[in-house]
Amino acid sequence: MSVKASWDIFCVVVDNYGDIGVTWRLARQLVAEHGQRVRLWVDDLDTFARLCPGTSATASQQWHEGVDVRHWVPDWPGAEPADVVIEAFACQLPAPYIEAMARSERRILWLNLEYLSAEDWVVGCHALPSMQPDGLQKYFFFPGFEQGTGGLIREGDLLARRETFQRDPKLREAFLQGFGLSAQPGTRMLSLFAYENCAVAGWLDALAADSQPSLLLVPEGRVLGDVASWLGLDELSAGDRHARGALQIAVLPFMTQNQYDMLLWCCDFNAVRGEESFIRAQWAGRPLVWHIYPQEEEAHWDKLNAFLELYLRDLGPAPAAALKGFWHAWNAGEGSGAAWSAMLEYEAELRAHAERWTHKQVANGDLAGKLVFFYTDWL
Ligand code: TRH
Repeated sequence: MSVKASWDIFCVVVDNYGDIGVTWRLARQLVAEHGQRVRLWVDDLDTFARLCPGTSATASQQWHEGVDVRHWVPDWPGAEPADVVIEAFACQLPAPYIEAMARSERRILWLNLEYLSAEDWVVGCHALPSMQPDGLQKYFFFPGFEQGTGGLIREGDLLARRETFQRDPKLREAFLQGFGLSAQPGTRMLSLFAYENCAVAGWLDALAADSQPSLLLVPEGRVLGDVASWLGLDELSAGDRHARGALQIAVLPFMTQNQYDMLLWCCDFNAVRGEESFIRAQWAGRPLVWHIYPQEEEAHWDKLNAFLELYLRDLGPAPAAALKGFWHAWNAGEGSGAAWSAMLEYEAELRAHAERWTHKQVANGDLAGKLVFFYTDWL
C-alpha cells in the first residue's frame, strides 16, 4: 500500500517542451492515481501555458488538475520541503531549500529524475544514492525501457483509452473534424513533430510521388520552416492546407497533451522528437521515427542506436534494417526518400511490431507507480 505524501517537483524549462511536458504529466498522475499532494515549481509559466491552457503567466501560485503550480522565481520565497523532492533533469534546487531539507527532522527523499536513455549502463545506475554535503543523500532515478529501470510515464487508463479510440472510427472522425479535416478511406495518416530537419524534403517528395494518398498533420513548431520551404512558401501557420501530388498537408495549432495523444492515435505513422512525444508515440502502438535532440559531440547517436537495438531485437532482419535505415536518414538529414520507400515494404510487420512493443513496455511498470513504490519502500 502506498503512503500519502507531499511532493515537490522542480522544473527548469531549458528550451522546448520536454522538461515541463514530463514533469507536468508526472505531477498530474501522482495526484490523480496515487492520491499524492504535489507542488510543481516551474521557472517558465509561458511555456507551461502552451501545455496547460488557462495558466496565468504571472500568478505565483495556481491550481491545475489538483496540482499546486508554483512560479519558481530566482528570489526564493521560502517553503517547507515536501516529503519527496524531485529535481527534474539535474536542475539546481534553491540553496535555502536544500538547507531546510538538511535541518528537517522528517526523513525527506531527494531524487534526481534523469533523462530517458536506452543505453545499457542505465540499469546499473538506476536508483543509486549519492552522498551530498550536509549528510543528505540524493538518488538517481532513471526512466527506461527495461525491468531494472524506472519505466516510462504511462497513465493507468492510457492503453484502454487509446484502444477505444483506435477501434471506433467515429472518434477519429470527430477528432479530425475539430480541425476541419476528414480522412478519406485508403489515405495514409501521418503526423510530424520535429526540430529543423533537412530530411523532411526528401520524405515529402516520396509521399507526394506515392501511389497511395497521404494526409500529413503538422502541429505548429520548429519543423514548419522546412515544410514551408518544400512547398515554396515563406511561412506556414495553423489552419493552412496545401496539396502536392498524392500528399495533403494540414498545419494544426499546438494542442494540449491529451489532444496530441489523440493525434498520434489517429495516425498510421508518427514522426516525433525529444523525449516526451517519443514515449507518447510508443504508447500509440504505431510505427514511428524519432528525431532525437541533437547533443554536443554527436552523443545522441549512441542513445539513438541503443534504443534501436532494444526496439528491433524481436524483429526480422529485413524490416529491422529498413526501419533503422529510415531513422538514420531522418537524423542524418539525408536519404529519407529512398529509406522511406524501402521501409514501406514492411508496413504491416512494423505496425504489428509497434503494438507488441507497447505491451512489452507496459509489463515493465510505469514511472509514477515506481516512484511511489520507491518512496514507500525507502521509508
Ligand atoms: O519539446 P521537446 O523537443 O523537448 C526536448 C526533449 O525533452 C529533450 O530531451 C530535451 O533535452 C530538450 O527538449 C531540451 O520534445 P518533447 O520531449 O517531445 O516534448 C514535447 C511536449 O509537447 C510533449 O509533452 C508533447 C507536447 N505537445 C503538446 O502538448 N501539443 C502539441 O501540439 C505537440 C506537438 C506536443
